[in-house]
Amino acid sequence: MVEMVNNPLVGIVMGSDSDWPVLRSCAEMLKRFGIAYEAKVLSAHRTPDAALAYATAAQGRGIKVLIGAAGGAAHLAGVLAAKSQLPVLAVPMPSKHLQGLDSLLAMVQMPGGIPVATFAIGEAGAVNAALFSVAMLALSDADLAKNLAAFRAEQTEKVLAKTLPDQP
Ligand code: RP5
Repeated sequence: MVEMVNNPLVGIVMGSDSDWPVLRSCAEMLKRFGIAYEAKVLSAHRTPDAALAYATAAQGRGIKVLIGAAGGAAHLAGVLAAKSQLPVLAVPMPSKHLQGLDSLLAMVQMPGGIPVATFAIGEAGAVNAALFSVAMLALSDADLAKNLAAFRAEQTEKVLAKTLPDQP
């Protein structure tokens, strides 16, 4: 277990503490928007009963979105989705031998009927899973919607302000 708060809206679940350096950017983005989250280590292989119990209880605890991150034979997000009707966002972790392509394919190829929304491999996926959670929560939170619009406007301004040095 990495972090616990009261009444989390987002549950970040990762297969190993070795995933945390990547998932930290997800947690940071949620924190930036003031979203209460909890981050936990639970494995589909190593702690299957605890992973299933967590997913089963999540909605009743007030959690609105589950983020499942794992590497390799990465079926953690699918396991969470099997036991919860909450939206499950899957973040493929970079893996040692296949650089996360194995994780991506394991997550994105869920059979029809039990969806998980799969994001990019690694940090981009971790950040975007947080932003996607914010977008979903913003549907019923006008202040959060305003903050998301401001974040995106700031991003746009940054890109438009960029200049390229040493142009021939
Ligand atoms: C997966 O195996 C984890 O999500 C992690 O990405 C990968 C390696 O885990 P460790 O061997 O580092 O614990 O289940």
